Amino acid sequence: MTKKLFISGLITMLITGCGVDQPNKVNALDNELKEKRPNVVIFYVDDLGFGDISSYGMTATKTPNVDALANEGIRFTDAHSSAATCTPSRYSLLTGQYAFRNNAAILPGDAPLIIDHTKPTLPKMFKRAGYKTAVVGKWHLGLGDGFVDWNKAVKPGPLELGFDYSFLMPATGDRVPTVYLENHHVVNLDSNEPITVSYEKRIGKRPVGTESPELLKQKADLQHSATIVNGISRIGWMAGGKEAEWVDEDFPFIFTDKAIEFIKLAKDQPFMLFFPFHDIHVPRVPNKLFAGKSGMGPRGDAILQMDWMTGRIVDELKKQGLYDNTLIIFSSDNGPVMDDGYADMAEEMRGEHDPSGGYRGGKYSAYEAGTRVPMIVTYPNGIKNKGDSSALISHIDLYRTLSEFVGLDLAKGEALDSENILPALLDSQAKGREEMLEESFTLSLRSGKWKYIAPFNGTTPEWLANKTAIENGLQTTAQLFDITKDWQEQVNLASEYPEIVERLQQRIETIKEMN
Ligand code: NG6
Ligand code: CA
Repeated sequence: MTKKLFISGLITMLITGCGVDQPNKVNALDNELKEKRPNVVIFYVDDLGFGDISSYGMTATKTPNVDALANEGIRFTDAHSSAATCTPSRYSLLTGQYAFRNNAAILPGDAPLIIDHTKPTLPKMFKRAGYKTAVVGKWHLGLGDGFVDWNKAVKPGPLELGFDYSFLMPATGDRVPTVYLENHHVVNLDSNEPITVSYEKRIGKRPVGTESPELLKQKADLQHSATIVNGISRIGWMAGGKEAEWVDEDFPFIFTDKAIEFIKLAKDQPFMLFFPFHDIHVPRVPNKLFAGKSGMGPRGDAILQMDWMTGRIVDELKKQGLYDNTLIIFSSDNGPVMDDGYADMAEEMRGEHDPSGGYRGGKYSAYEAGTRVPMIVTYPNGIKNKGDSSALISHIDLYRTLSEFVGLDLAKGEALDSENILPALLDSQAKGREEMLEESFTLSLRSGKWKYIAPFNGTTPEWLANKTAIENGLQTTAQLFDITKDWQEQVNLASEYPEIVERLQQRIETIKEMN
């Protein structure tokens, strides 16, 4: 794919705003004020565990670029993605609402957009405040409003949600279509070779993992054994679109280049960049710069790649003289997972490394490691006290908190579940939340010293069968832990404190009924 094609999409965005309404506020803003207004960059890593960064205790390999941010800002030790999987977490980040309010669960790659584009969103809030907004990276929130024709304008999507510019992996690295989507269009699509996608039946002539394992770079489970693209079998089938196929090993360059181009073009006005990584999600197929470098196999190498990408973007902010006046938030969409469908030796080569940093569980789990993730905030112009913060934080709070940060009032009902924790974001000594809901296959509530996990009577998807329900914190009876003493959630106190169980369950019911 040509660089020219990439750049032209960005320039169009900045000149025309891609046809999305362009607030004249930017022009109307007092210039001086405009100059002073800070940029916001959100680095959102995929499946990065609490223990997966060297400044969070990883010793097996080093993440110098992320560690530098931790040294220069606030390192949070009790910050949480709002859910233990990707789509719900992203949904909450961009809407300020719990995913259960919209039944947002992990989506197939051809799912419609699950955020209502007529309603307020985080990027729309930034636009209202006069910011230029972009999303570059993994999306996984659905696209279109029913059946998606990848050969036409794919919408509604991020542009309709308030991003001025988008450059996406449409769903996940392990799901078709394995092409980039820039604004409304698949990049490098040859109109003579249209793309079709199916999650129901085999289509097209590409080989599939179940029949041609000799073509694979990594063996995969049945679910990940459909269409093979670039030596990796995916979930779902794809026909056509050969010219548009991505090469997984190129991700670190393609995505950071796009982010850097956006920064360069948007730098004279305040901007918000949302940068959701593909790394360190499966399939882990790092670039040769990182392959074999961590000593922990592709998962560790993907951590190095993610760290390098972070450094590259931060360096650009520094080069442009923007770093001091940029609020950077670095975090992850859910906890860690070792085997998520591909035989990439993550478990076998882990050695002593503990991706959960001692906490119980991981991705999918109701236990702490499902959502407790690294979170680092830097903002040289505005942080009062650097260092470690034990404030309780949920990513769902970023919407309201950032609206405070840019000085905008929210409408009634906007970002319903989002709390203003701006003091904690800028001061390691300030408090965060008093209570916090965590979403997984069930709901959990942190309240003071308690962590309550609601009983679960449903069923989990078949593909999760290799990870037992109990391992994921799913039990048919209530669980209650004193998280201050029993931070590894080992001793269930539910039968000793039935009145606490009752109170916290009641509180969950009240939260559910809020509107
Ligand atoms: C699951 C996939 C898993 C991963 C997950 C989404 C199977 C067996 N597992 O359905 O590999 O893609 O969805 O991960 O299909 S997330 O981080 O985007 O939520
Ligand atoms: Ca994820």
